[in-house]
Amino acid sequence: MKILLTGFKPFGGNATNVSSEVVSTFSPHSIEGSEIVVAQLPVSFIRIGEVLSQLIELHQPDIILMLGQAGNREKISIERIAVNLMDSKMGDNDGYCPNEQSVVAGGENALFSNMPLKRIVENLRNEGIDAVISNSAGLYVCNCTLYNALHLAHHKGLDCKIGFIHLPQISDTERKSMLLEYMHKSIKIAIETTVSNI
Ligand code: PCA
Repeated sequence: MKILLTGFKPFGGNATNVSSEVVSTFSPHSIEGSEIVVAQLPVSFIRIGEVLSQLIELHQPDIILMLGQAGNREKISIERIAVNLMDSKMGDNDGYCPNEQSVVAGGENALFSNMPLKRIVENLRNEGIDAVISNSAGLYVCNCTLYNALHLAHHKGLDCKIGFIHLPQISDTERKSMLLEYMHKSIKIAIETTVSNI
């Protein structure tokens, strides 16, 4: 079993992105005999589809778990839905500000993650981690990335579990390593839960 685990480059004037920091704690790593390959994604509405397509061709993953940073959230959020819409006043790292554009012209309005979301939340809570299922990944690059990944998988006929987890930004520098460890544990549980439900 192969797992593609991704994080993003920093964006919006931040020096770091917690998603990439958590991903780097998994490299090199394996869980329950599964191989984890890691990648850092560009914060780019336009380039993300091609980058994901190449990663999928290269690694042929059984699971794609993408992580992103959400500055306005306090809890680890497991995303359920990606919508076919991009809209943002804040530009991406290419300076692009979409104004109600489609992610994929003519694509479905919304696509759903096929990860075992409820079981992941249950297993996280059993370990004392207060995670939630989120019904909106926003309209910025993370939503666009989940939409692209789900669309590509449907298009390429892949039998692949695809999910997205938004992580709270770490502003508490003193407790940073502890918080990173907490997030590592959370992502490990999400992966293990998905592997054991395939
Ligand atoms: N978070 C942004 C894009 C990159 C990231 O880490 C988002 O929530 O859309």
